[in-house]
Amino acid sequence: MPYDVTMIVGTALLVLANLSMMQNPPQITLGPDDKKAFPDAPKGFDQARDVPKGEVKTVEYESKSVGTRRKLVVYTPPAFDPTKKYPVLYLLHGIGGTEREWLDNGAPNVILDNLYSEGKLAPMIVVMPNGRARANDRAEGNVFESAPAFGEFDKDLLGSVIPFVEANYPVVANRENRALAGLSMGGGQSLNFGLGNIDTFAYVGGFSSAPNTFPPAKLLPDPEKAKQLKVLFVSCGDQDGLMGISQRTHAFLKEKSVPHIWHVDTGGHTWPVWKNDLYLFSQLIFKKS
Ligand code: FER
Repeated sequence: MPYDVTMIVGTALLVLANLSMMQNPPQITLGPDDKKAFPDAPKGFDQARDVPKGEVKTVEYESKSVGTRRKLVVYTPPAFDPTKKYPVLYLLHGIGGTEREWLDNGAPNVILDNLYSEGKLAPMIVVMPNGRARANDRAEGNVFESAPAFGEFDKDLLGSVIPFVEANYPVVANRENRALAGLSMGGGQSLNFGLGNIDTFAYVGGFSSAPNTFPPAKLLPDPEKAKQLKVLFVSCGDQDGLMGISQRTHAFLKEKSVPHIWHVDTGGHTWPVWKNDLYLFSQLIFKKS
């Protein structure tokens, strides 16, 4: 028999359970803190305009921890000048995606091009790596089965991705010039790896963070240390079945008096929310003041 029926049925049930949790949330109870920290992005913020454009390229690096050559997508800003030095935003995808997910769905280059044209951003390089740290890092089959590989990505990010970027791009290699943010599984990764490596990242953003997000005591055993962060941004859509994870994170940060932004978007576990989060988060980072 080529297929194991039990496995197929089990996998199908797991996928359905996960999808239904995200699309038909259980009960979401919004508390008094659960509101927007900023107004929504203006209409058209993600539509290409006649403005100077940054450049998007896919490049490959050697991953020591995975043992393969892996891809990442790099966006350099409009008027990129290789004789200058830039900060870097590492931007992570969700469980169904790869290094291309933001680019294919989230228009990060368009959103940032537009913000640059309005003088609202500090010039930065955006690096979109593949957070599924295993030899087959394509989003194939039952993507939920690849969740453990997302937990291994810190070794690749810290041990290979960042060194590769710092060796090949004109960047400032210190914590004040590194940001880590992502959506869903990538949001969980950003909180876990960002808060676990405050000496490496001064800016951390978790958008609609998934169940891979560590529980608070593990996420941040030393809340005092987190006061060194320049921006800690936690957001989620008000109709997202994963809301409880972000609410739990916010409640802990508040209890421990860790400065952070708690932003509740309008929407579910969807791209309009994550585009809005990128619009907001990108304007908060690498500002000199
Ligand atoms: C889960 C529900 C959602 C889960 C992961 C996700 C690992 C991730 C969703 C995404 O990245 O969009 O139970 O478990």
